[in-house]
Amino acid sequence: MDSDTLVLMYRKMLEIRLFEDKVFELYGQNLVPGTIHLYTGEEAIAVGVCANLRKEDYIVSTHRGHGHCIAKGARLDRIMAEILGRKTGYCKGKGGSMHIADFSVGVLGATAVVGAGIPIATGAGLSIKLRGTDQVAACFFGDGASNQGTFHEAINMAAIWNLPVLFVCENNLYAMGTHQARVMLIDDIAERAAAYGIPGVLTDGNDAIAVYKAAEKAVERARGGRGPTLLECKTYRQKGHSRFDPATYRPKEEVEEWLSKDPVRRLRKQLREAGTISDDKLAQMERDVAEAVEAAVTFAVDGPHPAPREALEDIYA
Ligand SMILES: Cc1ncc(C[n+]2csc(CCOP(=O)(O)OP(=O)(O)O)c2C)c(N)n1
Ligand SMILES: [Mg+2]
Repeated sequence: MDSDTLVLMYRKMLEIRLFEDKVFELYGQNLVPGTIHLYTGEEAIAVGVCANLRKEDYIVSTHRGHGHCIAKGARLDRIMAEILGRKTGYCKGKGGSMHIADFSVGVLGATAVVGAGIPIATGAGLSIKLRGTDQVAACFFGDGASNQGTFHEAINMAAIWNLPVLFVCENNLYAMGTHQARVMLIDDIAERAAAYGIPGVLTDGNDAIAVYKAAEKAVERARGGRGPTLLECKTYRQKGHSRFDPATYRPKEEVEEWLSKDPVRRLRKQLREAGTISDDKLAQMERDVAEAVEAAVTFAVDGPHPAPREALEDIYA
């Protein structure tokens, strides 16, 4: 992999990490309406996949979606403003944490309905095919979502129509408090690809380089008109399901083991060991990212709340 891509990937992962830490903090200050689901610990997946995508490619996101938007190139300040419910946010402050969309960089949106994004990605793939462009669509969803009917129907349709879609399962072992082993008898969700006659690829979701390489092949395949891939990335939520969840149902040893596989620290170490970036440049980048996150907070906090009468604008009736 070329150094520029690796360095950019580290920067994006760090942006997500510091952004999520900040959202956690702001929540405690009662600045965030609703709830939030943090992407902390899963950064390598969004970044490894999106580093293979072009601006005009599409992604479909989930309730745990801040990281997907950042990885695809959406602006930190407008995401933060949306999370804080401000008019300057991507959806005028009326969508919030779980409903961020930015068509200008191909973020088709997130949905809080588990599994509901999967058919939207199949639809995006069909649109690409009908328009005859060489775009691709990537869809992120969880292990829990892979038990929904939408997963099976939408992937089967994408397979038979040979659509340019990358189905990315972020298997963090839990759906809320429920461990994977309680709700499925297989270990690897990638195996399910066999049922639709498409490749199922398993990768270490905490290793940004491994995710990048796996996604690279799948994107090449999709762009080349050879159809969809199911990519399963094994990972772990470092925090609870949502801001309210202390996640006490997880064994301490399990949490510790996964914390030791932190994806951000891992890529940082790889870059230093390979001499891809000097320590000075790394330190500068880390300061820059921290400043960018602070600037996003200032932008968000300075933005007005939408007026009550605006609640009825921008809706279908
Ligand atoms: C259709 C539907 N059922 C239930 C819920 C409640 N719910 C929100 S997130 C979630 C768990 C999702 O787990 P997973 O797909 O593994 O994603 P993760 O949160 O682990 O990233 C559930 C059950 C929902 N939002 N939508
Ligand atoms: Mg999960």
